[in-house]
Amino acid sequence: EHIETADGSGRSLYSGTVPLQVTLSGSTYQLKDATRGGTYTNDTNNQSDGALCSALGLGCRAGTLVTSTSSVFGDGTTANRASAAVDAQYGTNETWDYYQQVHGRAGIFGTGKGSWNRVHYGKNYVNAFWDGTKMTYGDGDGTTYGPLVSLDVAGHEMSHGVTENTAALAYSGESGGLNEATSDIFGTMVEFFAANTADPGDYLIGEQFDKAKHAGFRRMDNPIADGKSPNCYSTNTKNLDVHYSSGVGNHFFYLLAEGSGPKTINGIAHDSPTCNGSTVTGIGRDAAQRIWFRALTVYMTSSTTYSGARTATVKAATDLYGATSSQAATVAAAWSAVGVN
Ligand code: ASN
Ligand code: ZN
Ligand code: CA
Repeated sequence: EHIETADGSGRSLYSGTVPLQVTLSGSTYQLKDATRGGTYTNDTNNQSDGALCSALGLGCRAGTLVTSTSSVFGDGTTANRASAAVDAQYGTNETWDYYQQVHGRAGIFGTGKGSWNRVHYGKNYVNAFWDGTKMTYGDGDGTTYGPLVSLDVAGHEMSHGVTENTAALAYSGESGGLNEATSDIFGTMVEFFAANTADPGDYLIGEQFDKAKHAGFRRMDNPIADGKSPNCYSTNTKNLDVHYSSGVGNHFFYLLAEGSGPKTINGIAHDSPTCNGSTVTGIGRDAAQRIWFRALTVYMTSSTTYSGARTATVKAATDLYGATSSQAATVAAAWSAVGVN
């Protein structure tokens, strides 16, 4: 069969109509992008891996490549199985472009090799995960939650791959919280980077598929809003589930980028308090994301704690902007503002 790259498009669930680079094999269009490391998306047909495979973390059930008879994939609704696949593919594309253009990193592995996606995984599965090789997305329960294929979650899951291949932060204790915070930070930066009018950037995680409340699972400006995450560091932080101990790192990053107090961002109200009564003036997303990426890839290790993250980010800000820069001073001030001294 003759195989070539073609300009296609997709009608997504959450991001409107998006351009896609697809593969034309004979007369069939495949949801596979040769321009981004061969990234592709499979449909697992609502089956799951099974207990043994899940226990081993293998993700054995491959599913089948999503194809179309035309270069347009999906119809923007869940009635068409390809729509969620479009979101997943678009999410990997934007995340690929984000790491390439903002951080000079060639994909998750830094090698130019792409990853792949599984969509329609399991039944009523309200989760998404990275398993070392690929991303997997559930359809949600269909009433409270839709498919978990939003830009921020795609960026979150792929960023687990970046963390695994750089600092390799352990997934427990304080380093686990930093691992999760890293995924929320870069997932959110991907959402801003994409500048998609249907899903503009905010510091909520998963708002697009939260059908009832549009609030998502977590929020970075005020992590305690979810009832489980802390805004401020304590000696108990290490004992929390990593999706809650991330609150301290998420709160730090929000304060660093945007500052304390109320702020409307892309029409959504944000409001970040500090833990020490200080006022923090943000340095902006561009500098904040560069500082976190350099800290992650140069200074953090598998056992980095919150105290170590403070040291790592101050060093990164010093490297990038100088020891006497306002960026370096604000990194220190933002950590103090979340109780990491
Ligand atoms: N969605 C979760 C996450 O990426 C899955 C997990 O608990 N690892 O954090
Ligand atoms: Zn995660
Ligand atoms: Ca979001």
